[in-house]
Amino acid sequence: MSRPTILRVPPLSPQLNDAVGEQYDAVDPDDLPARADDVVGIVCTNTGRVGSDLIDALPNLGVIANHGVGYDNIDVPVALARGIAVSNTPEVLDDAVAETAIALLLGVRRELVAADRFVRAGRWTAGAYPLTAQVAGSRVGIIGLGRIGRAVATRLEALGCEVSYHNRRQVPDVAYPYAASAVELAAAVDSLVVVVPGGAATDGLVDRAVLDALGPDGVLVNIARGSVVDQPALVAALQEGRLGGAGLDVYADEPNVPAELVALDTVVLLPHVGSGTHVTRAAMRELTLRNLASWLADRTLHTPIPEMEA
Ligand code: 8YV
Repeated sequence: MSRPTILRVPPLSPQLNDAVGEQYDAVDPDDLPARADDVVGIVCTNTGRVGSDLIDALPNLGVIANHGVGYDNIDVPVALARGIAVSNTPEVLDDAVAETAIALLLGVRRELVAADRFVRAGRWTAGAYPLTAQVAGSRVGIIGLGRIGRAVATRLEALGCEVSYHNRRQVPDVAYPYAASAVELAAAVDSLVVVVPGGAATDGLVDRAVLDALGPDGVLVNIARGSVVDQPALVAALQEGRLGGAGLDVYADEPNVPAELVALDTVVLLPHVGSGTHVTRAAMRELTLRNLASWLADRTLHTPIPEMEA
């Protein structure tokens, strides 16, 4: 029997790219449109756009297996209207992403990267590094109390922080104080960690009003999507000292990071590595391939996106 044809939407990690190639009749965008009719499945990641143009060009597409928990790269309404199944990789990356959030918060508040630069520049011999802020005892707000948000919250508790949150809906089984809006939360905390999914519903949620509510001593940490934060407003707030600092893993136009951000000492900038550990990426890869195999075998998915179950 011939193997199912799967389109690999770049970029994929070499391991995932090779695994799809070993297990299936893999095709790449360059093979389209000649092979378009054969394609029954897509494997993609958050930076590989699967828009309506691509979906419409694949008449026999049945499944999209996304390597990542966020799937704002996919035109979900168009896929679901066609009856195409969509999966993502929740849970397996919670620990890694939560660690990244904590690392960024500590990195900014304790000025770890600036202090490292200070040592490397040989400046220690001329005097001690200035004192910094402290995370223990500070108030930290989380926007988005899903699985990753909760993993961030438990780590913050362990650090001795006071945790509160804002979420689309109040979460019934948690004791953390709830704020009805992002602005309300920002006004009540020292630092704000953004963990909500990207997409139209959260586009620009952290705007100038939220940043101003956080204030000149406030720190923003974003490990979600660049689209959730109004990036020009963030840059302006940092430049004008209306916001104290920021720890960012995600940006509006990755991999492009504005020169204005790079020029600031009050920020710690990571290249979207939230889930980027060996163990987590292996688990994400395995789950992506398991979803694909499962759909091909019996039209089921291990981790369908929530919209499929709605
Ligand atoms: C990426 C992420 O998927 O899971 C997400 O939503 O943003 C990341 O884990 C990762 O870069 C792998 O493609």
